[in-house]
Amino acid sequence: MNYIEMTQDGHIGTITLDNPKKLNALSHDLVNQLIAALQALEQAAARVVILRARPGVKVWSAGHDVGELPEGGRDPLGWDDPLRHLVRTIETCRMPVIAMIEGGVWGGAVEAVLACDIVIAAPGATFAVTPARLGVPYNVSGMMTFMSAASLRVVKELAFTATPISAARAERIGMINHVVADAELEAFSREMATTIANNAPLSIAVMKEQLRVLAGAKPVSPRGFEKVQGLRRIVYDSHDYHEGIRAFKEKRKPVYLGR
Ligand code: LCV
Repeated sequence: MNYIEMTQDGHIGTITLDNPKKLNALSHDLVNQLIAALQALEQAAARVVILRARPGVKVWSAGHDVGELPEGGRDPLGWDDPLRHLVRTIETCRMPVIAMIEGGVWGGAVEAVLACDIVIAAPGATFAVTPARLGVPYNVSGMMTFMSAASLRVVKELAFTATPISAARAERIGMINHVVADAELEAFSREMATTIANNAPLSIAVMKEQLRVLAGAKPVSPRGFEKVQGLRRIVYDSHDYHEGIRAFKEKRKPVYLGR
């Protein structure tokens, strides 16, 4: 089953999320296909990639596939989780990735979008950071992705409220690059991709990697990292984490007890 579509037109690649039944949830299978497509386009000397969903979607991606989250006792966002692989692939692939957004972006999909190099959204797009909604202890590098995209105060608001914010607000605070009317979204994104593709790919690739290395160069002591990992384990071993996942699957509101 194909959950994405990949096309290439000269130096411009396009990857379209295409699993409407699961609202493009970032399942293991969809993410593996998405990673393979990015790697194939890199091999095929694409100089820029547009990452999008089908035109007119209400949900760009519903985020991590909740059905694939462990129900306790294991880090839900460990190194080998598909979402972690996806974010690292987007960040380390040579060519810039432009996220072209229509509809709602949820949870880990917001991180994947913010890991892209440029974000262009339709006016109706929204972005919701949802760990607090599900009781999930988000992971360290994921929080770094958010911190690279918005001020600490905004990241706290997004993370603690788990409430969707509008494309207009996201642009106003510099979290995304442009909000473009639906009718112009594709042409605008394509024009930016063409501009990038006509510039020097080696120079762009090295600047992308420099910015990745510099943005991630935050000193975290081994003790600080281990403390955070210990705190995260308490959360993913907690009643509330288990309750968040169960409530989602049983389609009911979770009842969090703070333990
Ligand atoms: C599996 C789904 C999902 C889904 N997984 O349609 O960031 S973290 O830490 O939270 C991280 C762990 C993460 O990313 O977690 C996932 C975060 N995502 C969300 O919280 C969004 C959850 N989904 C929704 O709130 C709604 O589905 C939205 C608002 C996106 C769309 O609502 P709508 O009424 O249009 P349904 O809710 O009816 O969803 C259609 C089908 O897709 C499944 C959902 O269970 C339903 O399945 P059934 O048809 O079997 O009932 N689905 C939706 N999101 N993330 N499955």
